Formats: sequence, structure tokens, C-alpha cells
Amino acid sequence: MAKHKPTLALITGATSGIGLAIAELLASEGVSLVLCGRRQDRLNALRTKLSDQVPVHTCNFDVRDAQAVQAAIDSLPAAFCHIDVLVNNAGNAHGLAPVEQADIADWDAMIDINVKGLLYVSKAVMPLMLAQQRGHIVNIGSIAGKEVYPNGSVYCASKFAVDALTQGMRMDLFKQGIRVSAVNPGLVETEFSLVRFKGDATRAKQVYQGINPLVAEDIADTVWYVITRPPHVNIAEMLVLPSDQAASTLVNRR
Ligand code: NDP
Ligand code: 8X3
Repeated sequence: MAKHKPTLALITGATSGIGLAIAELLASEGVSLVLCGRRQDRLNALRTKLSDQVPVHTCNFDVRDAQAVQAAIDSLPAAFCHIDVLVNNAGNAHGLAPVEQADIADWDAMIDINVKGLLYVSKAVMPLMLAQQRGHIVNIGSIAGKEVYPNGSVYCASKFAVDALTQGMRMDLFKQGIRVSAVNPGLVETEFSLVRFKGDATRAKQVYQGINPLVAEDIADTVWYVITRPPHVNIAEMLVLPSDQAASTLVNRR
């Protein structure tokens, strides 16, 4: 069966972790890239590195800012408008605390970035896909969107929302040639825990202590599988865990 070969992908959260690994893998496979994030120095370095392999355009916006998102998509150079893959990856957990003690600013960040940000980017990119009656949206969800764990209620709620949005977007878009998929990772060692624990590297390291966690490249590999299926195949969702993890809170530490 002939594989599908994507030509141009837009990746949010490309400056770190899973998004960065997806960018590097897609560049190595010859897929042109629109790379998004807020850290301009990292975007610049990435463009310099990957431009040897494929055309790269970078966009600096906060996914919480709907106007900035729309302006960035509206000002894409013509050569970067035919987006056939959107990876909605930007997101993080902020804090890990019982609901009665958690910080409202952390709640706002998670809902605004993980849920509303994903919607804003999709809203701006969908017209480009609809115009060509072709496209693939891959939402990076989480095991946290499948199982709630203590102290993670709002992060889990944001990822449950991503799960619901993936299903709803698929229902609304499938007749128009747009596939919608979710890739739901378990524990992946990235900057994720450093962000969650507000720069506390010791606490972040403890999350992965004694286990062999996933690395960002494992998820990039999964996304590549999802977006290269033949046009009649849509992988609705994939849950990808480290072998040392059986459920959100069931981890085999040695
Ligand atoms: P990282 O912290 O390494 O990367 C997060 C990325 O998101 C960065 O590139 C960051 O870029 C971007 N980002 C964060 N906030 C914003 C914002 N407001 N506007 C624009 N971009 C933003 O974490 P991961 O790579 O691990 O996380 C990527 C995705 O994977 C997230 O959706 C996360 O929930 C999900 N995930 C992660 C798991 C893990 O264990 N690591 C497991 C399951 C899912 P910048 O700061 O430059 O804007
Ligand atoms: C990230 C995985 O278990 O830390 O979504 O929430 S977990």
C-alpha cells in the first residue's frame, strides 16, 4: 500500500521536547516546515539548522493570543500556505497540587494554552486545509486525557478537552478531506516537568527517576507513522507509554 508523503507541516511548540523532535524528523524526511513557539533564539537556531534540509519558516506567537495567531497565519509567505499537516503540540502542565490549593494562574495557563490555544491555531489553519480539501490535524493529547490522577485535575481536564476536541473536529471535518488524529503519550522526558515545577530541576528529574521514560523522538516516530498512512486510513488515536508505565499512576521504579 502506497504511503502518504506530506509536503508541508506546521508544528506548534517546536522549540523544545516533542515538537522539536517532530520538526527534526520531518525535516530529515524532506517535509517543509512552519515552526512556531515563543523563544525566538531557539526558533532562529532551528531555522538555521534545518534549512539545510528543507524550506523552513518560523512564527513567534503565544497560542493564547488569538489575534497574534491569526496574524501569523495570514502573513505566511505563499510557499508556506499549502499546509497539509498541523501538529497541535504546544502545551504544558503548570503546577501539581490538590484542587483546593492550586493556583488560579496555573489553571488559566493550562486551559488557555492547552485548550483555547489549540482551538485558535486550528481555527486559523483550517481554512487553508479546507481550500485544498486535504489535510491532517494531529493533536498531542496525553494519557492525562484518558485517566485523571491526583493533584492533576486541571491539567487532566485540559487533556480530556483535547480528546473531546479531537473527536469533534474529526466528525466536523472528515467529509471535507481532513483527517484528525490524537497522539497521547505517557511519561516523556522533556522540559515538561521543569515547566510544571517552575524551574525546579531536582523535582523535575524525580519524575523520571528509576524508570526508562519515553524520549521525544519516540513520539515524533509515532506522529510520522500517523501522518504517512495512505489517504484512506485515519489513525484516530494512539496511546504510547514507556514500558515502565502501565497507567497514569502505575510506574515501575527500580
Ligand atoms: P516542553 O516543555 O519540552 O515543550 C513545550 C512546547 O510548547 C515548547 O516548545 C513551548 O515553546 C511551547 N509552548 C508552551 N506554551 C506556549 C504558549 N503559550 N504559546 C506557544 N507555545 C507554547 O514539553 P513537551 O514537549 O513534553 O510537551 C509538548 C506537548 O506534549 C504538550 O502538549 C504536553 O502536554 C504533551 N505531553 C507531554 C508529555 C510528557 O510527559 N512530556 C506526555 C503527554 C503529553 P515556547 O516556550 O518557546 O513557547
Ligand atoms: C504528561 C504526562 O502523566 O505527567 O501529559 O501528565 S503526565
